Amino acid sequence: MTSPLERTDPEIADIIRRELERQNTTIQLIASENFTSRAVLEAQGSVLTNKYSEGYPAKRYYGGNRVVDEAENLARDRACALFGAQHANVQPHSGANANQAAYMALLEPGDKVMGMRLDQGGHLTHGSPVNFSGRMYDFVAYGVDDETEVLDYDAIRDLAVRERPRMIIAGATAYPRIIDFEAFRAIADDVGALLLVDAAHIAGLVAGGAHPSPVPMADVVTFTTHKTLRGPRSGAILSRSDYAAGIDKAVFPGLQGGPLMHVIAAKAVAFREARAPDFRRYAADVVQNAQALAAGLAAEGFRIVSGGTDNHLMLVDLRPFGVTGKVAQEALDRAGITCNKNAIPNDPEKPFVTSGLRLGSAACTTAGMGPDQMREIAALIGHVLRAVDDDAAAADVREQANRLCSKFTPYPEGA
Ligand code: DSN
Repeated sequence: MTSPLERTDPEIADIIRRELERQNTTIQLIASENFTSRAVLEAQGSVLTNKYSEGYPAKRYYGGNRVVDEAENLARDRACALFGAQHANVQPHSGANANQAAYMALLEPGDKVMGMRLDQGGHLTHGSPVNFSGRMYDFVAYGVDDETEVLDYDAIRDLAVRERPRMIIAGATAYPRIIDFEAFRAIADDVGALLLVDAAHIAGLVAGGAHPSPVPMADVVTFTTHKTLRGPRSGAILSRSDYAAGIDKAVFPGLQGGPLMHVIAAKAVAFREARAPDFRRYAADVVQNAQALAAGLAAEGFRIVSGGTDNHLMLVDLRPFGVTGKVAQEALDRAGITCNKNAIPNDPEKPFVTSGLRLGSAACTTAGMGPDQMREIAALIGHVLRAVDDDAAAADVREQANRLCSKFTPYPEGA
């Protein structure tokens, strides 16, 4: 029997079918991706998308919000309970929006802010000159130590003492180590700065107890809900209650219009799932799998930036193999292994080329893979990157990736 979508729009139905097949049959190693649950997909694909709800529960601009108010209240309460936060705003459409709203609430245009450099593991919204953040605020960048490739908190303190920022941002998109939020809090206190933690990547690890929580240390925590947290593609903001009104005002009416109530409901589902005991097991497995993958790659001859990983991701220096990140990403794509090129610290290559790959274990762990499969994947990556132009090697690995995925299929029941 055909579905309503197949009848109305066979082209889009076919695209969704083929994307499902891609996710089911190839290995997903993008560190910011995951396979969300059927329950989350169902909430996100619901009639809640029809409702206009500008404002907040019990304070909306339009009528008819009695029912969806319950969804937003559940999402807010569950986020607070999950992370031990005093206040949650669950309306940001993405992590970038969450950051923009948090900056709007805490800063004036032109204020000085310290953030991690994009090419050392930070994010566009942490002050990149091509992003609103770099244009609106006076960003000063910190990075990792040249030798150890980890954050040097003494150097960050020295910079903060020199620059006296109004706010310090801790958090990264490509940093494989535990972030010491206590150290960041102490630095912020020393210079009278606010501390914002962008926990987009690690939110699921924090929820599952596999990474120290930034919530007790930070004034504001922003995060995305679709990475290690495994919810719908979206964002959220946690804060102390004294910032609650300012954050809420910045999200709406400051930045966004109508909230996406179907996505907010899906976030509520994800927060509930993340409170279940098996999510703690999941978060620990994600880290264990990342460590197994990093060890497997090191055994293949790759250099792992900073020597390993404490979280869900690793940065792989490809220079020992004489290939760039761009070439490696494309070769692996042809072989059924999805990942992204990524700058490594002090990368001599341009951002569209890079010398590295960023690999993450969150999605494969959701699919049920363990350390044995991680070692197998490391060997497949080694095989492909030793012969990037060899079509036969790519085809062989693609078949092996396919076989592996047939045993660890994220959506075995199909669309
Ligand atoms: N695109 C996200 C990531 O891959 O880390 C950050 O926005």
